Amino acid sequence: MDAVQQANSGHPGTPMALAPVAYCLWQRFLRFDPDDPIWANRDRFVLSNGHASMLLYSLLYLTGVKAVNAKYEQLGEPSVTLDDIKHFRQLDSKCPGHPEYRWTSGIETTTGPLGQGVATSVGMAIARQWMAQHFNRPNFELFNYNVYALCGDGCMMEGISNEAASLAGHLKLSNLCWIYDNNHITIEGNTHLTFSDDIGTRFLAYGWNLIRVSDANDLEMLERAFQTFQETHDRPTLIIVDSHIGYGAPHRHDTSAAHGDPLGEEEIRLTKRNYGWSEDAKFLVPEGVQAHFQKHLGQRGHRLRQGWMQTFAEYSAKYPDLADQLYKMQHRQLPDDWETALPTFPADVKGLGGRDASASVLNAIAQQIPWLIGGAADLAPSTKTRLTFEGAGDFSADDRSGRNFHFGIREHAMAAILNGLSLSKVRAYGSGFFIFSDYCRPSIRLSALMEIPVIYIFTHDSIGVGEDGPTHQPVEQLASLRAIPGLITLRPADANEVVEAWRVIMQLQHQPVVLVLSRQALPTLDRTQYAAASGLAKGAYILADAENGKPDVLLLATGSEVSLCIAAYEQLKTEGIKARVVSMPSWELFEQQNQDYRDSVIPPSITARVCVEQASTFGWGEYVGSRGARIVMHTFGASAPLKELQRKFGFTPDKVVTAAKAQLAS
Ligand SMILES: Cc1ncc(C[n+]2csc(CCOP(=O)(O)OP(=O)(O)O)c2C)c(N)n1
Repeated sequence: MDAVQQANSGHPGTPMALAPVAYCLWQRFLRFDPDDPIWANRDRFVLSNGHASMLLYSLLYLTGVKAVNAKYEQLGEPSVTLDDIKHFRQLDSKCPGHPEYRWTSGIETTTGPLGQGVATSVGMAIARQWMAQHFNRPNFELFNYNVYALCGDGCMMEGISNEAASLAGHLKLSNLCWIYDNNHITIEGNTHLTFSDDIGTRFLAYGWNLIRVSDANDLEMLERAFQTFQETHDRPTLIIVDSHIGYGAPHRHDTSAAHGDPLGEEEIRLTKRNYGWSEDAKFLVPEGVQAHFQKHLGQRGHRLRQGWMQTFAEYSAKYPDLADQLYKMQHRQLPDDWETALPTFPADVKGLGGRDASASVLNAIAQQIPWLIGGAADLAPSTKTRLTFEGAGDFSADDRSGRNFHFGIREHAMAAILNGLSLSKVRAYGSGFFIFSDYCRPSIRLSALMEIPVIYIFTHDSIGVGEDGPTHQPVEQLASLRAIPGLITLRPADANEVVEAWRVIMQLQHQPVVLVLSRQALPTLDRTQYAAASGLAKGAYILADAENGKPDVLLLATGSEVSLCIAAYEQLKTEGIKARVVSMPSWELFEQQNQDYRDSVIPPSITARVCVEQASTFGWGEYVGSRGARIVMHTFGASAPLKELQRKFGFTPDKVVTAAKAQLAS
């Protein structure tokens, strides 16, 4: 109450209403050691209704959770101080408006957009099932944690929670427990306005176990509910808790304003009086409260983690290879010689599709990196992301060892689940058609915000899709993803750039990546004639140049349009025109290079420039300038064979040659 009042913004009501639920779970059940909030086998607690962040900050403060830095080092200091709470929602406080992973230790995932947290929790639960199968050995149960997610009506209304709950039920994730705060209130008022689902029936239909607690203040009923969850071994559990949101006097008769407002000084005094609390005291934490949390959550967590450490020491002696894998996975490192698996592709005019090259590379490196796992949203035969080697297997309710995941036609949940997997430290990828990246975008954004190395593989990257037509031809998706801070996009030009893309991707520790691949075959460039594909690591590089290294015109392209520019370059060469082809697979990696390198690739003095990309023009101004030529997409494409589309939209060597000459003439 005091923090929200002081900030004069935030949501006090839900944290107050759910305090008993959190108290019961954390004090009596959660296997979590405040001294080590990144212990690999801790139970996860996800606050999916992230606007109730003050509940989580209070827990972190009262239970004395310690801070950890980005290098996984324990700092010894508290994650959240009372001062942070006093500065709720203020600059640099560890208590921002919504919980932020990476910023505040003890926060398992960034929530905020409602529905993301619960969907991410499914990824965490899957990760534990897979890791248990992979790492556990008889008498060495390294992974048996549970995942708890607290959510409200908002999460339940969002589509993503439906997708995620459906998959969780199908996969029988019995280590997953969602707690639904059934308070009938959202921002615009009573849920009578908008929501009449029978949630219980819905979840029964998903194959979940259903428990009801009719009073959020009844600790004994809550305890029984959590016990029942723990005793349920064949499906996930939903606990529906009836509660009353807290709201202040001005809104007594208008619950529609129960959100986003402090209670008001007078109401806070009345509430404190009702609790038998000093009415004048602010931010008061009575003696003994932290000790009380230490005595239960703290001591239990400490004992369990110590036991686990002991077990892990014995495990390391008995299974050194597995222990080494686990260490590397936990620290986002790679096996020593993983790169030896990377293939090279011989020059080939006919070439192969980006997706086909990627399939070979992925299958090669996945054999070196056992914790590289993933799948598709029902498109693996098209995205070619299936691991086909012996023993790769399929992850299912009956087989937790499989490395091929089937997310079903649930792109949004897939992306959030990938976040959950990545937060659990396995290396996860997911795939689909590039056009459907729109369905993943909110979760991709969170991967970037959380700085976690999720791998998104999107194929069918342009009008190259051909006959499927405008609904399936991505146009603005590249620009839109390039706009996300911290996200790396990669659109390789040929099979060897695909190899180099994977070399870069696997070494990323804190950045998610979107790998954009063609469906259609792309010529494999002759790298004895043109520059090595390793230039990809710098984001953009000179692929073909004027003989004296002093070109008059620049041809800039990504992906499938690079070989087009090469054809144009060769034609210009025969006419004595000095051109340079720059392959630009990753704008973000290029922007990370120093000015000298960037100027050496795209010299400011050369203003005759042509860019070629089967995507929207947005963003290209940065590289071609206001006077450069742009051969790009201005519409949503059309349904026709690829060759006809290329002609219609001007993606031919002739058009590039003409544009280059026009640039030189002007
Ligand atoms: C995707 C998304 N849409 C809208 C919001 C804005 N918002 C924050 S809280 C809230 C109401 C949530 O209602 P409920 O989940 O029932 O939470 P409670 O009222 O119990 O606190 C809304 C719409 C949001 N955070 N995320």
